[in-house]
Amino acid sequence: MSPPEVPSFRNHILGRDREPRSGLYLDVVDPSRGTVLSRFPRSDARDVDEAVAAARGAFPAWASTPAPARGEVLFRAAELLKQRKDAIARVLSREMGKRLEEARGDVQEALDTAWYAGSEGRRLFGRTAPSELREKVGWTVRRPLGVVGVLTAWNFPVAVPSWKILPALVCGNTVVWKPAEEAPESGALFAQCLWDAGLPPGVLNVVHGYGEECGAALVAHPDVQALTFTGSTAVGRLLAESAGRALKRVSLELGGKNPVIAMPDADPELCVDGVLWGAFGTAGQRCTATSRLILVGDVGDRILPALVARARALRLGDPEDPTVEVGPLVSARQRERVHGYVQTGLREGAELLCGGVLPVTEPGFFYPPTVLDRVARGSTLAMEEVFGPVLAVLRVRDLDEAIAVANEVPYGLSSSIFTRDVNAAFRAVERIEAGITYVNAPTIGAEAHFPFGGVKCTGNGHREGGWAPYEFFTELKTVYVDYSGTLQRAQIDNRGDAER
Ligand code: UN1
Repeated sequence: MSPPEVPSFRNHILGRDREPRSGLYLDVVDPSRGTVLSRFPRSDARDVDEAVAAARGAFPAWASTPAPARGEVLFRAAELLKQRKDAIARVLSREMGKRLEEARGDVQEALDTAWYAGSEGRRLFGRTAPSELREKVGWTVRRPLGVVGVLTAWNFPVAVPSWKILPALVCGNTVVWKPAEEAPESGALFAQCLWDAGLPPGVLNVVHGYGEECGAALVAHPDVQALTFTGSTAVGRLLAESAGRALKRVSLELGGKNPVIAMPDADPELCVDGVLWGAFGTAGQRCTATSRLILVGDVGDRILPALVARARALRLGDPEDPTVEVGPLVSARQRERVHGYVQTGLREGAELLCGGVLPVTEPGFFYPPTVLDRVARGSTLAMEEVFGPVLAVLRVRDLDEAIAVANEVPYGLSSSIFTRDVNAAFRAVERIEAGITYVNAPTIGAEAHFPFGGVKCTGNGHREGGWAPYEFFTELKTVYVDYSGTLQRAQIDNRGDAER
């Protein structure tokens, strides 16, 4: 049982806080200390039913609210997010363990998304084209889908939900959101900004719980028209299967195994800075984290010694301490998984350059930045997503081989090349199979107003961020108006005099 002083939270359905029907709650654990921080509802299909009914009921009025007015709610929410940025970041940092500075970035990304999505209320462009008939016009309008189910991961508990929820809302959809159970409080604070900004009851409902009960009920619900999910490829596949049978639209943002290619002419200092930040920022718990360093030719001699020395010196500790450089992993289970991968790597012949040892003194779920050299092509560590501070180093002869290695994983989210050779850079941009390629920058750090997503098993072709999600969250209606006063038949009456 949790100590009584631990704050307890509720679901939020139709503008009101609700107890879960089960009466059960789950504990949220502080990953730096291993202590219970808060309790959140363990919701099941009954709570999801109520939330979906609320969203369905709220849909007609929200869908017919002018899009610019919907956007204004987002602008007001952005103001509140700005005022509350630090407070939300503190909760976020505490509950999932990322450094405070990075937690502020997480909230900032939602703020950037809110400004963009709010302004989209004054665009949501349709198109027009000349009709093939006289005195007739055609154009398209964008219409909302209905109720959107949102399922998100713990690693960006505010930014990633904002990529989904804000575009869905400005398009006129209503939403049921199941935040990740590891980091629900920062998500609830984000949602509160929208409610306080005047979002009508039922337009955004939040149900907390486990993926297998609460999430699965949301995915299967017949009144949910579209689903958007960030998480593992395994869960994404299940979701796509279920959504496919029901002909629901589904957007998936899944795993990555993101490579940095270091060319022999790379600026060694810049490359070391980039790889350190890409691999060990957020303790490697990003979909976009650098998890493979592909060294071309002899560049390793100029990069590895400094990289390993600096990785070893990174300070682990409480994410609120500004001198700390790497926070804990999110959970004991996640740390076990990460450590398991390192051990598998060693068994498969990799050479440990630093890290790889479980710290024994701290109560939290810390794991040291770990670099493994001479990871064999095709081995587990070369192919599978780790989601922790573990960098696999592979060595190749030339750019062609580097690109072949970069592309031989099932994923394709982010990628990067460090080089001063413009030809090599453009070849990599052209040939790397990934949704994002950086030149002379780490694999992390995508900006909110550019499309984000990946190829192969990283997703199913959709993109979040920037202008892309408005396509996903709307359907096109084509409108024709014939003002000729006569019956005009397309493909028949439009054959010109030349054909007669
Ligand atoms: C993620 O890891 O799921 O590009 C999102 C980045 C961040 C977002 C990462 N802006 O690293």
